[in-house]
Amino acid sequence: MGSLNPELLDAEGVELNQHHGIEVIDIENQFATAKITTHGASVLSFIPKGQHELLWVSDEAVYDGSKAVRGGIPVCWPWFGQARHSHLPAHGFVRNIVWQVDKIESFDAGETRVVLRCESNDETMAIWPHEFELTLCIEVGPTLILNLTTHNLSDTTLSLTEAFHTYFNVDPQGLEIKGLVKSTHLDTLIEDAVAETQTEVLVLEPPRDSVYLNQPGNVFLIDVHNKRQIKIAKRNADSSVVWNPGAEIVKGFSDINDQAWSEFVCVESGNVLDNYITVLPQEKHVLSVQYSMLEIA
Ligand code: TA6
Repeated sequence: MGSLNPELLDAEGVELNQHHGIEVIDIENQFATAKITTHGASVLSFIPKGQHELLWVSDEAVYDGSKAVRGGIPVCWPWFGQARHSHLPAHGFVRNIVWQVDKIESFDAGETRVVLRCESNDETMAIWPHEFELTLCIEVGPTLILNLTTHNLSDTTLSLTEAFHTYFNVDPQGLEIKGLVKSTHLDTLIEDAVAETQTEVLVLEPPRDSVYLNQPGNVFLIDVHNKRQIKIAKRNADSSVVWNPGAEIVKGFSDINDQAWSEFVCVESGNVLDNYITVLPQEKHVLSVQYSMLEIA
């Protein structure tokens, strides 16, 4: 058994399974079912009872532990996007390592809470020379709540960027995304793009790879196809990123079917580019999101 102490499985409605080369914690409670892999501490599925799957995972995802599973909620930390040095992985290194499971609890009210942790070691210090402890608390209930706590164990101030790189199970074509107005929009598909103020609701026409800075508020996806609104309530997250590769760029991704670009959109919540965060020595920072769904006519 990898990272999970079997005693942790005493919680009701919790099973540990192997999916090819990675461990997956299967959860079923009165509110929802969910799947969480210890590989990168990524939530791969969240289905509230009587509703549609919230998340998308590629049919071509790799489950041998060699890379992050394509889909679900990859954790980007301690940098978002390309690394400073080309030999380092994009979106940080914690999505590519196995996290320890500290706690699995079922509550009388019916929710299930899973706490996963990773910390600095010789390997991480060689990549990013700072001592840290990172914990992800996932609460599976009528909504899905993730709290990512950075604990700076060093005696220097940490500067980092971070995001939940969430793949939503929606048709991206014509998808309305609300909550971005007044943010500072940077279209990264345009060379040397100039930042501009977002003045209207985003109606998605892939491809799209845009950063919305200074955007601390909630975001809403109007998923007409599934007759639902997906609400992203976030705390301590000043940025959103919207990504869909479209029919051409998708061809560069070996773990996404060429047609599958039309099955998802990434709406990522965190602190990226100029919205980087600093964590003082021995201090903590918590990045939080809550995903909920509301039926619409
Ligand atoms: O968040 C947008 C983005 O940075 C895109 O530019 C694209 O690279 C996507 O993430 C996927 O990145 P990944 O490293 O997971 O293949």
